[in-house]
Amino acid sequence: MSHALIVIDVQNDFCPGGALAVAGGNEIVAPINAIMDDFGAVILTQDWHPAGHSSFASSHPGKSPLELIEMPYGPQMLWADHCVQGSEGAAFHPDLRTDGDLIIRKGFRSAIDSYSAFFENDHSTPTGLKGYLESRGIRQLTLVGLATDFCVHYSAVDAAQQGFEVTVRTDLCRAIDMGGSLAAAEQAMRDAGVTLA
Ligand code: VGL
Ligand code: ZN
Repeated sequence: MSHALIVIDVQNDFCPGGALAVAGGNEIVAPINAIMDDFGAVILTQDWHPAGHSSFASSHPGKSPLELIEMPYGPQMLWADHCVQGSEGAAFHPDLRTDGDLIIRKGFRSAIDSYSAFFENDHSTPTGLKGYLESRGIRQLTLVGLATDFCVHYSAVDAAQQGFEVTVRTDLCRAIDMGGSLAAAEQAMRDAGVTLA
């Protein structure tokens, strides 16, 4: 049975100098590259928003990044413009190995954000990743990447709820960590049955 490494959003905009920089985001690139060969499958995710995406504060007059708004699917945090399709910020970190098996893009619908690699933020629109993994007979997942408390967190919880055996290598993740979001994310992952290593 194959065990997949899922590398979440190691993109320029989430690394120092990027639009939504996560402190130390660049530090995880070399060690992630080094473990890729230990897995039967390597999957990379890419946050991939159209210009004017509804998760951008700039799309909501009078709103600022990190404010919450109410969307039809529930509360949504607003962000600075980031990972715009085809931009340098949306590109993978230049040193990241991208010779994996699959690149899955998310957040490409204007009206809905997607933190998770499995479901968009309505928790019901699938990205297709579950079917891909199932058709390859993959049940075990190790997650690494950015950011621990957002895209890694939601991906890990969804994966566990879909019945995958999930480990998050927290040493190969970095967090945004505002208002206790990292501690809350770690608790939510543990509660969902995710192993934090
Ligand atoms: C992410 C905020 C907005 C992430 C993506 O990759 O954690 N965070 N879009
Ligand atoms: Zn995003």
